[in-house]
Amino acid sequence: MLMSGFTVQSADAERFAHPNDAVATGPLAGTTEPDFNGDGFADLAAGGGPHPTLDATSGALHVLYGSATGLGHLGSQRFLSEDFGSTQEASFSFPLATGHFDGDRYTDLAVGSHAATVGSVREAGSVRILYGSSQGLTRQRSQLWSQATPGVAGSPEWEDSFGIALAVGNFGRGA
Ligand SMILES: [Ca+2]
Ligand SMILES: [Ca+2]
Repeated sequence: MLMSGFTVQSADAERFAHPNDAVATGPLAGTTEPDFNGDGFADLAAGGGPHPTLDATSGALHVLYGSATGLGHLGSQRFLSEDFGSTQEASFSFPLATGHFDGDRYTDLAVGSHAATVGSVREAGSVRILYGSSQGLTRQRSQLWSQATPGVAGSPEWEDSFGIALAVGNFGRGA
């Protein structure tokens, strides 16, 4: 099953263009459309896989890159939770949200796994962050967030489903 990768992106994100977006020189200059490889063409992230499920390795993330002729398979990617050495991110890629988490010109992607096992707690949920680069989304620097992450309130509990809803905004920058 394929679904849009951007159904949970906050509408507010459209109003918070990052200053570095202006670095882009292609058709997206000055916009907040997802551009994982910074080439100026919008890109698409699509989640797929069984849902709902308790399969610890279910879910796949497909990424297609835009070009002057539209979306194409050139440079397309597929990510599985196993690619990150994880066997606990069940429902990998449900849901997805884009943002500019590190302030560079490359859009980043939050990959939810709402049914993820955290430690020994099933369906506690986690969110993996993939950072954009000139080569597109990359496994390098990826981060895994859950209620077991220091600084995140609470603790993982059965069916907490941390990350089942994602919204990106410029929450800490003030006006
Ligand atoms: Ca692009
Ligand atoms: Ca980025």
